[in-house]
Amino acid sequence: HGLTTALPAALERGEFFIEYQPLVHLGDGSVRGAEALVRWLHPQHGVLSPDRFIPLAEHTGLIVPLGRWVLEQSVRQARTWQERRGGADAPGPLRINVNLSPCQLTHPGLVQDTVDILERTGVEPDALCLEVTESALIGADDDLLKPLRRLAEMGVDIALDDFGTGYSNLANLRRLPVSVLKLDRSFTQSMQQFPADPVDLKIVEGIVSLAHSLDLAVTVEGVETGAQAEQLRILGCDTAQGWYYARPGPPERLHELALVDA
Ligand code: G
Ligand code: G
Ligand code: MN
Ligand code: NA
Repeated sequence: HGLTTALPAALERGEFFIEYQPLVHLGDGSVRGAEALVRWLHPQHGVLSPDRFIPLAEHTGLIVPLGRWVLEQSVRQARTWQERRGGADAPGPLRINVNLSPCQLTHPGLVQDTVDILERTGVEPDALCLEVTESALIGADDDLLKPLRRLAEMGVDIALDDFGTGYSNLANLRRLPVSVLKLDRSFTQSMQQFPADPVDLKIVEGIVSLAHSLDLAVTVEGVETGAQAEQLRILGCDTAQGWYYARPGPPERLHELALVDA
């Protein structure tokens, strides 16, 4: 596959870049952070979405250096936002969410790389959230969870991404060192009607109540309308992300959005 063989050189040549999508507090609408989403500016094919190349990078192992690069860039960017936002009125430092592939979880350097990046940049561990998909942790044994536990003990948040799509074992949540549930976009889509389907409302209400009883925050993905945001806020979700607020974009845009309420 042409894209696969081009990946290592692409990393060396700096063809990857990161877009940031704001995470907004549903209660007051303030920007609290952003999720980092990597893209590849391919010299022939133009901008490629991660769905096109992350699976290839996972297959070849390039995901480890690529993921490390994304982590370092994103944490540096968070540092820049924090410095420029300043201001006593700011509701805490802007936080950064970074996606982790299952292969990165099993790589022995994950904890040390993360510690090094936080130290080099001077970003507090609690300003970083690592997103891991629910499916990556299905049936996870202690060896797989150990690095995540260490990161969580340091104060790094761990989020369960795409929650509710897989084979959610709700009882399993207790064992996982996660502090955030990211409710999959499909739940948000079911809130398109106002009022939403009563069964869908009950399901989300149940998930939120379970999450809160386990001390987990709930972030909702894929919010595209004000009606969705309002219903999800009423259901008790904490944070939202989606086109209604902003599409993924360059770091400068997040800075502008966040400054408005700072
Ligand atoms: O917004 P977008 O279409 O780019 O995201 C598509 C998918 O790619 C999402 O599932 C997201 O979690 C994943 N993704 C984006 N950036 C990264 C990354 O840096 N590492 C990993 N492992 N996945 C990513
Ligand atoms: O990590 P994750 O798989 O959740 O990545 C988020 C994906 O969802 C990315 O592909 C991103 O571009 C996409 N996305 C973000 N906001 C919206 C939205 O409001 N609607 C839709 N349809 N997709 C979104
Ligand atoms: Mn994600
Ligand atoms: Na997701």
